[in-house]
Formats: sequence, structure tokens, C-alpha cells
Amino acid sequence: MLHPHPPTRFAPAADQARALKEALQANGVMPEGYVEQWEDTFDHWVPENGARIVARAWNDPAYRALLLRDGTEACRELGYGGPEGGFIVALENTPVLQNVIVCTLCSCTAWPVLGLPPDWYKSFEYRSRVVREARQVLRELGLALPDSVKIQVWDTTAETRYMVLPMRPAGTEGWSEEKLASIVTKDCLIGVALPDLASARA
Ligand SMILES: [Co+2]
Repeated sequence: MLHPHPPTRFAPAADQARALKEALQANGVMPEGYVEQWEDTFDHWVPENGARIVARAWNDPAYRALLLRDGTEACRELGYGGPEGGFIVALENTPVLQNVIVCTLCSCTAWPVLGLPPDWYKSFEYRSRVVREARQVLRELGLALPDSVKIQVWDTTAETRYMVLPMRPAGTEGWSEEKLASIVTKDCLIGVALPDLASARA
């Protein structure tokens, strides 16, 4: 039996967090400003970072080559890395290949460039189903791919974090990197959506 004593009631999360923080501080094991420092880090973990990387790769063949050869270094070049992003691998979509990311164990993604994972990404349903019936799961998430496109699912680990490099859509010739980045969403970076020209800004 995995859970012989199923918990039925918890205090609200904020109360739990406060109690934990107070206990850690009272025992002198949490440095001053520790929580605030992580809050600041979380604020900088946004999918706009990954979008910027994709846009640069679309516009700069040398950067694209670096991204596919050494994702970690390419991300670092634009200022992204560190915790939860110590080893980043970029996965290149092609006309016949769609890459999709999952963490079957929990919720790992390349946080510094994708941001925190969406709730559905952490759900048991997504984690268990996408590896068995990726095409159907993608369809349910709004991405219906033709049978000519193979779907490759990548299981994240604590060490290796992936980001999907989508194909540059036709009709974006001459766009600035800023405008290109505006069509790359977190879902695109996970691989469950494609860049949508209609969402372009700037
Ligand atoms: Co995980």
C-alpha cells in the first residue's frame, strides 16, 4: 500500500509556508533574504526568455547552430541559465517532426527559459498519456498534426532540461527579433502548440 494514511486535511498553503519559514529561521538554517531571493529569481523565469532564444535562432544561422549543438551555452549567451537550467538541450522541429516535452516523474522543465510549468503539464493525466498517445493529447490541446508529422516525446530529468525550437512560420520574413519572439509562447516551447502569426505584437 503506497499511502496507508491518506491525509484528509491540510492547513492552507500560505499558513504551511509561513510555519515552515518560521521554523527554519528559528533554527538558523535559512539565511536572511533567502525566500525573497528566490521570489526574485521566479520573477525572471518567464517564457519570453525562450521566445527570445527562438527568435534569435530564426534570424541568425550561427546562433541556431550553437543552440542545437550546445543549448546550455546558447542560453547563457543571452543571459539565461543557473538553477533548473544547468543543462539545456534544444529540440529542432522539422516539417516531418514535432518534439514534445514531458516530465513523467513530476514537473521539470527548463525553468529559466520556459518559466514555471503550466498546471496541466504537472497533471498525472498529461504525464501518463502523452507518452502513450501523444497525437491524441496534442489534438485535445488544440494541435492537430497530420500523420506525416512524427511526434517525438522527450522525458525530462532533474539534470537534462529541454526546449523545443519551433519552425519559423512562413510569412515572417523580414520581421524583427522582437516581433518574432511575440509569436513564441510557453506552449510552443513545450511543443504542444505552433507559433501563431495572429498573436504577433510590435
Ligand atoms: Co520533474
